[in-house]
Amino acid sequence: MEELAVKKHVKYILSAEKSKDDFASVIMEHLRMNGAYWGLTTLDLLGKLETVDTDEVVSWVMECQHESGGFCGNIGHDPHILFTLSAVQVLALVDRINVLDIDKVSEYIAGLQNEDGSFAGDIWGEIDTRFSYIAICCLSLLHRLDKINVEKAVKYIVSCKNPDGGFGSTRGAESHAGQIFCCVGALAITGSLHYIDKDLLGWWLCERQVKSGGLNGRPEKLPDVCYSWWVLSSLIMIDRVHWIDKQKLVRFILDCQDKENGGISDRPDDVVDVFHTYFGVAGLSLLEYPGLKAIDPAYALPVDLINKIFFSR
Ligand code: GRG
Repeated sequence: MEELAVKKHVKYILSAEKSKDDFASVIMEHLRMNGAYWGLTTLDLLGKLETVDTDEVVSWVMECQHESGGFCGNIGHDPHILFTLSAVQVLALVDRINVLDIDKVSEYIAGLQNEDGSFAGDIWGEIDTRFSYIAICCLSLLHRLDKINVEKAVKYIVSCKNPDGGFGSTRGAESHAGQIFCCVGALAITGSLHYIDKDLLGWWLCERQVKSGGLNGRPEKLPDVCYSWWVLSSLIMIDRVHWIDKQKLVRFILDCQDKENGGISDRPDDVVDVFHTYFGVAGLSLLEYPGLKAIDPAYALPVDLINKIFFSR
């Protein structure tokens, strides 16, 4: 079997971080905070986080904070809960959460909770179970879950459960592996996994594995490396990961590498990007691929960092 091209992937992530003018950088401009989280977590899982200039990262992240307390995808853009979680994750990765005004960030997030327990992504009010996960994950990392109504937040997520055992973006929306990760992750963090029918959901999730060994996000769709994260992390959280063929999935992810220039793509022979490189490496970490740091399936951060945040205060 092929091996993970660690050195090439490190080089690819570092060069993607530096380049500002190529096509990928231009279309990623508004998502740069997410890109920073994907890139830095990949480097950490590969054991190469020390190659990053921490002060440079911290000063750029803080320049992306809006007066509301929320963070933007890049300097001068609008704040959104999505970028706020990424900013907190990035600061946690470089061990600089202490630069944050934690109450201000927490109040921004708490202010996005609706009466029914759901969360909006920003002032424009779109509701999505992704935002419920983000709020819960972020406040938990900041030790401020008490700022929201957790009971209502959980009740809203549970109301998005479908008869097939999965979850969608809102009540009644089609089950999708990405949304399932968000709902299962939020329920795991809040100690509410008992609301899930684990066998039913486990069955739906393990049916995502296709002939090539890769996973898709819903029935009849093509496999994509990123579902190695969304599906696998969910299966682990509900104790059903042994229901898929792990070796075949490892092979599929390794087949998606660009062995010459580094990086991982969605499917074999496609163009690589930072998003798929991160979720490919994170998926391999969940599969206990040798030499990689372990990643926490609910928080999507390295386990050693999660232990530090929760157990060595
Ligand atoms: C900290 C890991 C982490 C996440 C933060 C943003 C977020 C919370 C979760 C996103 C969950 C999600 C919806 C993932 C799916 C992303 C994706 C590949 C969507 C593509 O959807 P379609 O319908 O693709 O275009 P398919 O594969 O169904 O054809």
